[in-house]
Amino acid sequence: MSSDIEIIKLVSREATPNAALIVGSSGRVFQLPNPGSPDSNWSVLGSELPAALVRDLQYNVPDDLLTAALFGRGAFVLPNASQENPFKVVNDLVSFEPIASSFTTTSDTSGCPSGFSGKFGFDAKLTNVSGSVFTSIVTQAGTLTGNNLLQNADTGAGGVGSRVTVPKKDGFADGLLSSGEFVDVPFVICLKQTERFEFSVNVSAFIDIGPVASTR
Ligand SMILES: [Ca+2]
Repeated sequence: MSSDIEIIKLVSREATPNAALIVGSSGRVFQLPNPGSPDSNWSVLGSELPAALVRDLQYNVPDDLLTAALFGRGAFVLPNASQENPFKVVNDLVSFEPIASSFTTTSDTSGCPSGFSGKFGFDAKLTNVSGSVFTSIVTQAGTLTGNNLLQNADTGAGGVGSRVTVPKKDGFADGLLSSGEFVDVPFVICLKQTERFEFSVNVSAFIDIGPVASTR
């Protein structure tokens, strides 16, 4: 595909909890949801766009509009572009339960910024309770109180919004979390004080919609 690539845009979708790499080529606009993930999949974005050489792409975040300038065909506007993204929040399609036997508290603050008093670690069991197949699963901290930080976030210790990419093990060892399969996800929290706090995550995943969506 490389010789066909006309334009590449990295689009940060601030309005939604994901980002996408969008590529215009000689005939299609493709998107790669969650480009930091090693196993994200390319899919066609805006299948209703005419097949023509894509000369330019502009994404308007507040209005969620993707404008594609097509060679010889003018400009086409794709409204609600992020809705086209198969990388979605799947909170309603999973169960996610902390495993009490995995709870550990330590005064070791390695990996935490200075000023922390310890760490709390645990695994949570993520089970696909839907009929769909998930790939590229990411958790994102939705609540984290007490000025605590998520130590094992993908980009280092961080607060609300920090992501942990779900590791490929258990039922996800094959990169596919099928209906009924589970994977244990580790979390480590840097603690300001050893006291009660609240932590919740949102789960996003690429919902595999079959070979039509993949260019590999
Ligand atoms: Ca599996």
